[in-house]
Amino acid sequence: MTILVAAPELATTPWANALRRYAPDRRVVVHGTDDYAPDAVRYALVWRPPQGLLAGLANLEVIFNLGAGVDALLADPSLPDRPVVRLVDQDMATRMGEWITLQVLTHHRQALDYWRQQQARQWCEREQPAAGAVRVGLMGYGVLAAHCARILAAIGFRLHGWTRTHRAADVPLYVGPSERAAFLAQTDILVVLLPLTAHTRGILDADLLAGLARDGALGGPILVNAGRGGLQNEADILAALRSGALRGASLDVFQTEPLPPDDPLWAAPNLVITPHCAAVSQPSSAAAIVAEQMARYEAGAPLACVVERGRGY
Ligand code: NDP
Ligand code: OXD
Repeated sequence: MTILVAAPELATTPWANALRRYAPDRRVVVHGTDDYAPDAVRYALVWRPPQGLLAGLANLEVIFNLGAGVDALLADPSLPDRPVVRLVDQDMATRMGEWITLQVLTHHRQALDYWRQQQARQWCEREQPAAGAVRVGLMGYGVLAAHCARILAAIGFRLHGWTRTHRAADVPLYVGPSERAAFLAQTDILVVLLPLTAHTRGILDADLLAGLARDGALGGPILVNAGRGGLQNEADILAALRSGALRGASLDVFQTEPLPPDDPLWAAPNLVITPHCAAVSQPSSAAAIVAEQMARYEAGAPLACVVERGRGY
């Protein structure tokens, strides 16, 4: 039985080697490198595979996505009707927790202002609100956001979340479009960990930004997005940063990646840009999870973390 790794944007050798370590009884092949018979492929491990590739695998049983977000995969109109399993991995949550906390604290502790002061050799203490005076709203309260919330709560921030459906959570939750305005109105720092779906595309626009709290301890709202670039109306975010409607932002994801060198966002005031590196999947931990899922599946147990195609995540 063959496992196919198809991830043209990733260094595939570490993925194939990690899989061989955790699933030594299988044949692991890499698309574009190894010869393989398409009909022998039973499992595919993919990250943005070429469109149409999976449709040509007649005996494919399960598609494992090597990341948490499946928007690119679901965009393939020929995607076969097989279970798509997304990556849910403690290592990824830990990394996302680090990135989100870094960005929230960067804005909360005025690191960009202090950096500018340092460049100008200025010794000037700034007034600093307590974490407990700052309200962080988590837009999307899934696996990653819930982990980030635990860290932010330990620091002392006041937290609330926004989801599509009612669910148990350790922070107050607002649910659906009807509660969005109330969620935004009490948010000083908006942390976005939404998937990109038909309902969330372009959601971070001028209308949403205008709904954020303006009476907060930081003197203006902050946007932190590690979800997907497709959530962003980047012209609206740029205008808000320039006008001061947004006091600051941190973006890890963009409509076009890599962000083109001439994109005006590079020069936007009070904006931190990182190159979609908030929580990169690691072969060592992810391959172990995938191998365990295969073993469970073959033992007749249901697969975990299966994407609901109808809702898009
Ligand atoms: P989950 O599926 O666990 O959580 C998604 C959350 O978004 C859920 O709370 C869900 O609501 C909510 N949601 C989805 N659609 C809507 C909607 N229309 N309105 C309101 N809430 C909505 O995902 P993860 O936490 O694992 O990952 C989130 C995203 O983070 C990924 O999809 C990916 O795009 C991004 N990501 C980015 C990385 C990076 O390095 N920048 C790394 C990894 C992930 P409900 O609870 O009701 O289902
Ligand atoms: C993911 C990502 O979705 O890295 O896992 O963006």
